[in-house]
Amino acid sequence: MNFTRAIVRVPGPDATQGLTSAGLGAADLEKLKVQHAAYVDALGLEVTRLEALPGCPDAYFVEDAAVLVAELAVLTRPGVPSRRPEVDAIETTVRSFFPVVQRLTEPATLDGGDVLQIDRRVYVGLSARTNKEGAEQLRAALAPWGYAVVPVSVPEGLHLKSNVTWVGDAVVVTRALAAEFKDFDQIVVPDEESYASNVLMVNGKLLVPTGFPRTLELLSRYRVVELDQSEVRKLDGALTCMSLRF
Ligand code: CIR
Repeated sequence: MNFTRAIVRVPGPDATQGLTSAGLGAADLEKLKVQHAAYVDALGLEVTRLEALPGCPDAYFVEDAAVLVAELAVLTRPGVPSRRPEVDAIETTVRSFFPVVQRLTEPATLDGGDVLQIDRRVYVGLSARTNKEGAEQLRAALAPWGYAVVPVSVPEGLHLKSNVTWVGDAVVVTRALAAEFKDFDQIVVPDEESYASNVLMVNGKLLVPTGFPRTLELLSRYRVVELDQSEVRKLDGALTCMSLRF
């Protein structure tokens, strides 16, 4: 998919206090900021950089607050109530780029990390964050534009995209979800490298987290840029989470 722009949000002073179940220890704020800045540079897009959002330590994971497709934007209703103010905080920016904006409403919950678009198919992970109503409301929003929503149970990890991402001609997928995506060419990451299933293809450049040598080998046919995600990972974040691309 070709992108020209991205929306990102700078990690705030409380960014290391975000939600996490990673069990990898406390994140270092300075390193986190450096990793975030390197990521934004690596996108190589025209970036709208939002200020940190006080009281919302996870707000730099902007992907969770909106789902963007070519024709419209859908503002989400994140699964964790403490993250819901992030949606209002990004709305004006999203509206400035998208003439058509829809919004999910209660009882729907949906995090953008559970949404994987592959052409006109939009896979929605049913997870601890995203419920069936969230998938259904997203389906209703996207159907008039010719998108089909396909719900998928998330077997492990936080989100669907903690298990599978799309690199333009194949999915990079954990073993746990490989069968669900059998219609596509697959790069199946080794179990001990499941974190590396979250990669980000941007205009022919594939952003990959550092430290996953077997996955790196499997991705050798792509133009890979490795990025250190050590601190982001401690907060259950990954490459796709930190930007909205369009
Ligand atoms: C959270 O638990 O909500 C954040 N600490 C991590 C969100 C990561 N977002 C994403 O993968 N899309």
